Amino acid sequence: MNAPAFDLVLRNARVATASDSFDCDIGIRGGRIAALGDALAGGAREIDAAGRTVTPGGVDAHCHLDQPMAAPVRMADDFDSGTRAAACGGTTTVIPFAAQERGQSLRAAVTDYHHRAEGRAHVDYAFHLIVSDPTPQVLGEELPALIGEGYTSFKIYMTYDDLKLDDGQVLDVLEVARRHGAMAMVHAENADCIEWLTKKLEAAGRTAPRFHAHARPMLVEREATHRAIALSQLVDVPILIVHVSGREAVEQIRWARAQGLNVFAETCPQYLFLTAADLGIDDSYLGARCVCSPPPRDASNQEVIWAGLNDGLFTVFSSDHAPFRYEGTEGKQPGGEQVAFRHIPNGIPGIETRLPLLYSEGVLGGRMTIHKFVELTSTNPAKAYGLHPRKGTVAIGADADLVVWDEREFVLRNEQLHHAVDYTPYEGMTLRAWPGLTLSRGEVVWDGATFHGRAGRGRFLACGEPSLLPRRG
Ligand code: DUC
Ligand code: ZN
Ligand code: ZN
Repeated sequence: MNAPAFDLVLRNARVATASDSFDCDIGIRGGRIAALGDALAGGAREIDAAGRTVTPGGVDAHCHLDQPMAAPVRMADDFDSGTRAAACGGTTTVIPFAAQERGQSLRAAVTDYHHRAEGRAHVDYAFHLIVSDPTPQVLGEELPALIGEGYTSFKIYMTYDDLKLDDGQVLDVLEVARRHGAMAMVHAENADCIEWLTKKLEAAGRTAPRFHAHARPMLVEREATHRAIALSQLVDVPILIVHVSGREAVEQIRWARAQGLNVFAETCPQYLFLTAADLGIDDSYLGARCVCSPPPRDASNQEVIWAGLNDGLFTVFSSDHAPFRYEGTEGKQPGGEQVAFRHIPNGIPGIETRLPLLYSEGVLGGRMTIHKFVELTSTNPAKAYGLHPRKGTVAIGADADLVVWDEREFVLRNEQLHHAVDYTPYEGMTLRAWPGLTLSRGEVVWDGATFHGRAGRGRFLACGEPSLLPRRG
């Protein structure tokens, strides 16, 4: 008897890409898509998608996993639990951050981060860099060398005492991005304004979690966004503004686009589905669970973000998963204490819920086409960070990273999730869809009920030049 033509055939798929929908069988061989067609020959294994929607696996281009923190704080998710949660939520590629500590070489940060990932990841991963100490050695040697080795994107911060760069330093690193064709991601909030407001709030005894949002109004994001745009214009290099929260930053980005500048933007689920009220309407400490930066805004700003997702203002929709437990001593209550808002670790979990939230409320809620959904959650992040077309699409030769969607209503509970965090900000929300199957390089890692990953099966991906950028002459 002849050997089967394929390792796996996914039959009767209703495939949706960033541009098209089509019905076909998907033949998978050696972890890649080998054929798309009607009535394909047999596979060693066959799965019937039964006409359900099939999208490319998600690419979560902004998540934090096992990133070193100052004791006693520690991230809840490492590469094991974080990529397990990703797979169960339909994400098959993650790009977390190898973060340089001040005084540390960038190379050492990357080496350390590989150790943290090795043998643990269930899905494929690449690294962004975080540059917090742009010494001459970093600017002249380490960063260019690392970009050449496949770390083609880095994040810079305009806030957080241990990470922030001044404007001169931002210009220096943007110049390296320009020279070597890297993508610079910018966390845009004005650090001095935040510190000034925080001190005023503290002097008035306003230290409950909800005051985190008062210390970081949209103005501080607007100012830093404008400044980042101006700095990138001076250097003549594209930038990507991450986790844009609302109208004021959006207006700055629209202005930049109108000038013809290559300013890209990312937003996240928390700016569609949470508001500042989730940080508390009274002084309850429970609001610490939703403390993230920039903070969620209000319902009218959620509408601005929806509009920006649909009209092309946003290129990428990421989770900014930054996982800290609420209970215990390592997370939102450092050392077991209910601390003033300035000491609450910033970040919320979202790596598993990113796609189901947007599919439910966006696609099935009639707010977004399925093609826009795929573009924002998979295709564009793969392009922005040099992983396309291996990742981010359904095409012959692409990795067989696929999600089959189950459309059914259910109430989301944290106990259904696979991260190591003890809460979800979206507890009790009614969702209308969840991945019924996730394939990573042709292997079933999630079947809608059971996780089938294997720590260490996820591979490191060296990134190419971001293909969203204009080609350099
Ligand atoms: N803000 C960040 O900039 N990173 C992690 C989480 C957060 O809230
Ligand atoms: Zn950030
Ligand atoms: Zn982040």
